[in-house]
Amino acid sequence: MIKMNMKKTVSLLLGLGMGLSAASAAWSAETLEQVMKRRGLTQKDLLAAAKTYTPTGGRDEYIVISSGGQSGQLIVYGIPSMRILKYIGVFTPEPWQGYGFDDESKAVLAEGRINGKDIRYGDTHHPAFSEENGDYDGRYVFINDKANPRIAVVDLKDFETKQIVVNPFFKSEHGGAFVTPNTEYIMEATQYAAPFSDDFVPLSEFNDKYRGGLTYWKFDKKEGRIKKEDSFVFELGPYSQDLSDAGKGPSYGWGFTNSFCSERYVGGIEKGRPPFEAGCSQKDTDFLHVTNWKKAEELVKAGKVKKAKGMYLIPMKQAIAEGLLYLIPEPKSPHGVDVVPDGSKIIVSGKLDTHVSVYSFKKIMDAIKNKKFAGKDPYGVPILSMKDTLHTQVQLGLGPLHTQMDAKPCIAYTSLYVDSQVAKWDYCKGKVLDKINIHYNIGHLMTMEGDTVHPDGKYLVSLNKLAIDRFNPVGPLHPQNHQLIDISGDKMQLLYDMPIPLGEPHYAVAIKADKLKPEIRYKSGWNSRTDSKSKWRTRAGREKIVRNGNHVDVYGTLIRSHITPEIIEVTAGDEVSIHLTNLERAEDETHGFAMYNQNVNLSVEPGKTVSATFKAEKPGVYPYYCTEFCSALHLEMQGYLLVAPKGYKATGAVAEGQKYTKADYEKQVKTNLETQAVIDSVVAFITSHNYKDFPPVVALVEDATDQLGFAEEAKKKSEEFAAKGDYQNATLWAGQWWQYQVKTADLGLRAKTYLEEHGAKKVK
Ligand code: CUK
Ligand code: CUA
Repeated sequence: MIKMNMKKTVSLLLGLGMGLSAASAAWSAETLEQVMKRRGLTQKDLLAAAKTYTPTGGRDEYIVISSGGQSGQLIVYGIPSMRILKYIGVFTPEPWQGYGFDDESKAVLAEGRINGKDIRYGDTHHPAFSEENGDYDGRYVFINDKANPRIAVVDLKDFETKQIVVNPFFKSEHGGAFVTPNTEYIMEATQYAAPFSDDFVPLSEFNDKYRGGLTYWKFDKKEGRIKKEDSFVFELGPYSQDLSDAGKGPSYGWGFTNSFCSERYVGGIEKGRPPFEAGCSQKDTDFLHVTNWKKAEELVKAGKVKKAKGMYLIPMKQAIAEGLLYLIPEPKSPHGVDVVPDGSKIIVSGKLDTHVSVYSFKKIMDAIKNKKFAGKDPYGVPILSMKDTLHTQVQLGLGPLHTQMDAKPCIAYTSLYVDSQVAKWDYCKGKVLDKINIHYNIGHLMTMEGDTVHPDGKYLVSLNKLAIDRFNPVGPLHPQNHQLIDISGDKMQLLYDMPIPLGEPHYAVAIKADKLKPEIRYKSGWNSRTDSKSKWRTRAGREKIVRNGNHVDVYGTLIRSHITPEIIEVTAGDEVSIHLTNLERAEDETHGFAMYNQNVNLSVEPGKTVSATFKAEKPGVYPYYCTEFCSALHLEMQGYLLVAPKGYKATGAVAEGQKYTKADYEKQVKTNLETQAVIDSVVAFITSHNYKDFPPVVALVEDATDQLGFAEEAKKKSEEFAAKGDYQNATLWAGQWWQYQVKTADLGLRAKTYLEEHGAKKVK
């Protein structure tokens, strides 16, 4: 058996010789103290650094899904390291993931069309994890689009967007996405009132024809999709409904939705009318909407609710008659509504009130039971009194917005937008415990699993609206600033500033990382958007080009380092569908596919099948290539689409380049035999260890076995040509044989390294 170190092996495989230079600069001898002095760091900074720094290969304890604001995307990052891991394309195309470029994801984006129009952005605000018994189950995340009322479903198996639903009644929304404790429903409330119809309605009819609403989207957890046909919508008064939250524990079955501008004021500054902001903040209180979704569901199931626009619509009259809807005054220009973990209380913050108001669910129920109403709104909705339903009010500071919960009972954190602070307080006793300054103008805040019935506490992230002077300047448009705060002790401690350079994230949610079990590859030939086998999947050796009238289907494959087919010939005017399957099984072996001038740009992860359909209009030469640096011969992963003019007769002839002789052939064969010796040594190492106990290694070995099989085929071809004295083709095929060997060895070495790093044991 040949013994070789890794560097030598790689050099041989890449044909590099042993010229790799020895590690040059020695580590500088600076001490910790010297570094602190040079960088102006304090002991406190060091402590903060030690709490967040994650050495190479280290993992985070929590995974955050943050809204991506106007980018229409989601942002994934880790806590405590605050390292960004991924952007997920949701409402907008995302080229890296091929999202909005392959036919499969285009179909998802097409679900989000409104009135036949492609919507090319989204304003994402509130991500929500799916829940089981009020705890995150790590399966799905939902996100709303405030501007174009839509909800999207992202599957955490692969962090891909699977579905977009459009709210057919709303023209704007904000109170979503919030889930009920078993993800029975996803809440989505309107923001700006508008007619439920799609026609023109003058503002003079605002009170009668403009409406707010609250949708409970039915979610099928098994299928992982929203069921529009089983979802229902509450018609609400034309107030500006705001955030929502679902009840839990004793308040399970109920939902809570804020509103502002219950004045129903319509501005018109250009006509001399006082502006919206004046008319919408006159009253001292607005309305907390209390809805009974459980009872609404029963009515729906009993066939007592009429359908409209493909879902159930509960008119206000019916909601009032059935006891599904109540209002409670809340001060003043409210924003966040948050149900505490045990479900007994509901915390409301008013932007223009220095207090947070804590409502008691029991008191709300008592008032409803005793029909103790303080009056009705103009639409006849019963109003409970604030006095009857309040548990307590606590003065926190200026501009309270949102509240999150601690692991410790009764402890909550509320963001103070105007004061630029986070307040830590006790909602049972009504006492302020601590405050910390943030930079600057905090919107939402988030604690670890802070929305669940079992919050983890530990860390808090302050999602700040302004960054101003926190980072190196990058022009007038600044990033946002997510500040990580340690909340494990009595005093809050600021740990880290992270710029978020992708829209204005409003809210974020954090889940324990070990609850997520994402897949490392798809089942072979998989349509990831429909979660089923793709009808276009293609196996190795079965690649083909099929013409059907003016439509050409290309059944292709990708594997290091070639695209099959390498030449595609069509005629101008043809519609071309290129279907590509990535044959790799190894982790992280994604291939891309980009083509000149056709807007074809695909990301094909291991196992995935994607398609790109386009019209080949103009005759010409269109090179294509792999966009992921997948292997040493990645740049050679290329091909041509030839669009011939109509009537052109293809001969299939190709110009010859370099000529090869018998000596060339023999030289290549010699290299190949040496390489085979290296492969044998790696194989010996792997098979002499318990590699079958390591699934990633098993996948690598499977891929390596495939490559070795291809090598064998190429070897045979080269020998056949050599036997005929055709050293041109014999040399080229011998080169291809070597290519497959290199890939085999690359996979083998990755497997070997993995085994060494993961303490594999010798078995024989
Ligand atoms: S909102 Cu932006 S800070 Cu959309 Cu929840 Cu409060
Ligand atoms: Cu595949 Cu580069």
